[in-house]
Parts: sequence; structure tokens; C-alpha cells
Amino acid sequence: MKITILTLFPEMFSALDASILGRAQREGKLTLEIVNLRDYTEDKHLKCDDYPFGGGAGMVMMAQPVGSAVEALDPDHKARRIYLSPKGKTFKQERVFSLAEEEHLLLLCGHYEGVDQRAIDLFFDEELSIGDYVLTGGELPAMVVVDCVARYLDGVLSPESLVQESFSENLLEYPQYTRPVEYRGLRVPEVLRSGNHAAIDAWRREQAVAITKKNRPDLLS
Ligand code: 9WO
Repeated sequence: MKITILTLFPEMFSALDASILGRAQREGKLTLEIVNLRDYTEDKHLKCDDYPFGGGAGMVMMAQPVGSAVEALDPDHKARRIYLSPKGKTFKQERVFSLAEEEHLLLLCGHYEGVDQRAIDLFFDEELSIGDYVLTGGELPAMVVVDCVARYLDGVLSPESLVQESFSENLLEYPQYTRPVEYRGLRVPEVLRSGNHAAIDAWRREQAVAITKKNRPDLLS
């Protein structure tokens, strides 16, 4: 999959070169194209933002650099074009699965007070929010989308890692333990060392239901 990201702060995306996403890129399973919107401005001082019509604090990202970048990077509109914004529809796991089927995603990261609405209306397919909070920009949400989607690309994770997962069956995850058997007086639950896999599965299920009841009762329909 190819993911094009439009941003005024391309340096933030070095975080995606670490760990599993770094390996996915080196193995050619994921291609990230991080694009500085400043490279597409037609302003002689390379300006990409301006004062808001109607007044108010802060600056608004101009439509022209966004439009020119989108037209240059996705001329035939083959990409799914997504604007990350707190006003968008909530990004949930089911959308992760459908986005993982796409050939090309194009993500726009807003900054400052937002992006000229005409750029969104003219060039974007949808608006997605990763949750109900306001950030300084859409860069961290774009990285969240990349991370979620990349896990489901062929060969990025082992199939076993993907089976028993939170939300796939509407339960939160059971607790995990590793060595040592005792840490600061707390012992690993005996059942996990019993070798009885039916008992282990039953215990994990019980734990998952309990933590879901406590923290996310809304998930238990
Ligand atoms: C600021 C603001 C202040 C008061 C009331 C509403 C408000 N909305 C915003 C706002 O949208 N600021 C944005 C900062 C402009 C576009 C980029 N920014 C952003 C994106 N902040 N948070 C996101 C975001 C994106 C996706 N999912 C969650 C948050």
C-alpha cells in the first residue's frame, strides 16, 4: 500500500521509521510519501497560511497549496483522500479493515485553526476523527491511521498476532505476564503455568469480560 501524507511538518513523521512500520517500509509492504505542502505553494514567500475571513485568532491553511499538491500527487483521483479533523466521523476498527483494502491513501494534516473549507470540499472524500479531543494538528492522527492500517497489510504482522484482538470480538484484552514468576511479591496466576489450555482459555475469557464490564460496559451489548 502507498500512503501519501500532506503536511507542513514532515519532520514529525520520522516516528514511522521505527519498529514494525520501519520494517514494513524496508520490506516494501508499505510506501510512505511524506509531502511538504510548502513545496506546492505559488506564493513568492512560500506562504501557506493566511488570516481568517470574518476575523478570529490564528491562521488558516490556504486552499491553493493543498489543491496543487493533491492534483500533482493523485491526478486521476485513484487514492482515497482523507482529511484528519475533530469534526470527522469517528475512526473505528471496522474502518481500519476497509482502509487496509485500498491501494493508495492520501491523508491531509491540518494545522493552526484549520484548512480553507474549499480545499476540503473540492478535493477530499471524507473527514475522520480519531477521538473527541483537539490537538495542535492532524499529524499525530495521521500517524495513528497509518499504524492501524499497516498492521493489516499482508506480511506485516504474523497471522497469529492478529487473531485474538481487542474489539474484534467486542472484548478488551486479558492481562499478559512474562518472567519472572514473582515480581515484588506478585505472582503470575497459577493457571497460566498449568499447561491446561482449556483452563487458560476460560480464565482469559473471564478476565476479558471482567475488565470490559469495568472499563467499557458500552461494548457488552
Ligand atoms: C480548534 C477548536 C477550538 C475550539 C472549538 C473547536 C475547535 N476545533 C479546532 C480545530 O479543529 N483545530 C484544528 C487543529 C484545525 C485542524 C488541525 N487540528 C487538529 C486536528 N486538531 N485535532 C485534530 C484531530 C484530527 C483527528 N482526530 C482528532 C483530532
